[in-house]
Amino acid sequence: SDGEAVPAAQKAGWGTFLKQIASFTGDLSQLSAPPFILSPTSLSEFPSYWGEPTKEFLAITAGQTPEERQLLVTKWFLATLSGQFTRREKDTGSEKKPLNPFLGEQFIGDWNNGEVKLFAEQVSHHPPVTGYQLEGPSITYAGNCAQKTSFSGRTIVVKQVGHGILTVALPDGSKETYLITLPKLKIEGLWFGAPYVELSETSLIQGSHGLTTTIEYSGKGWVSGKAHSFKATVAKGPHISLANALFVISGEWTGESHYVKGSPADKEGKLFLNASGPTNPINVKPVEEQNEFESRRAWKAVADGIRKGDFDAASVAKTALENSERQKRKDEAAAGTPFQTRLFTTVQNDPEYHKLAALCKHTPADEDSYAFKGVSA
Ligand code: CLR
Repeated sequence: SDGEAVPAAQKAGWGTFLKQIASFTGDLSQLSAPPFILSPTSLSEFPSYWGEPTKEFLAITAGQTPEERQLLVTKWFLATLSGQFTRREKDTGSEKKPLNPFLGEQFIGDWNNGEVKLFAEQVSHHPPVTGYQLEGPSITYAGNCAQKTSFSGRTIVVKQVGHGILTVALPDGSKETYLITLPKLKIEGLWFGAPYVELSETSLIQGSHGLTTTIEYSGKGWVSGKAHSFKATVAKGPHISLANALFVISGEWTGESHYVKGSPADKEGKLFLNASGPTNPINVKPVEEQNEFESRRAWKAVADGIRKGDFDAASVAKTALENSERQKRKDEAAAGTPFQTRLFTTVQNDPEYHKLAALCKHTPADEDSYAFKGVSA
């Protein structure tokens, strides 16, 4: 029934919110949502999902051939998806609206006592764009993400604008790169007040050696039965028909997937990945030791308010933070010294991106890349 997951006192607010989004195009972060749907976590933390399958990320460099590494990169990518898109909903009963990062907001952490490190920074506020860099021994993944939203029926459609480039240093001193494009999301369950994410259409993993993984997503709709399903083909060049596939992997990105070599003739295949196992959460410094731009320190009062259900306190703290940010932009404009990002620099027309995009016939989006500057102690 209508809005069954919405607390009684917020039903009217939820109705207003749904009407608002139905007639809205652009930046969802600009809409104020009713309290029950607010998350205490900032969007600047989301790049950490890329590092949570730490084992799969670190395993990539052990691949002996381009084909093996293409499969290992594919496995790592697929292993990130349940964290990126379904775990929040499973943990809290629904997808929620994350905090909208302020310009220059940072999220820094590591896994395995520093073996893998993550640096993220909000490199743009209008529109919101996050740049990030994941670093492990002989492997780096750098990317940026923004979202374009539209409304279709009862569904919010979110186009992820951005891409990532994985760089692997090989034992012979050469480098291999992989372009990772991002799938489209649909936010469903809005009507019931219990939003959740489904993935749709396709995303690509293009290796500099010429192999391409094409991942096709499908959900619970009328075509296929199961939620969170995918079929991925690994082939020389973007997938056109199953006949030219070296490998076909299929299953659920929240659970088990299996692979077959060559085109599948209804064979079950061997287990490729079980994505439902435990995750490896990022380690982040205690708030007291963080710098003033780090997400959990800057948003602490807001997040505490949301967690305790003290939405007045959360709202006061949020307004204070936003006003102070607005003032900073005014001061910068008046002084003629525009804001400078601290961890990343903008790279226009990154040649590596264009080279890999051409290999998989991916139309490069009109977006920048960001190069990590490093951190000064
Ligand atoms: C951010 C980049 C991550 C993957 C990812 C997962 C979930 C997405 C999020 C991105 C962007 C913000 C998002 C979220 C799901 C819901 C949320 C689209 C793409 C929107 C802003 C919340 C809308 C409010 C409803 C819950 C009512 O790598």
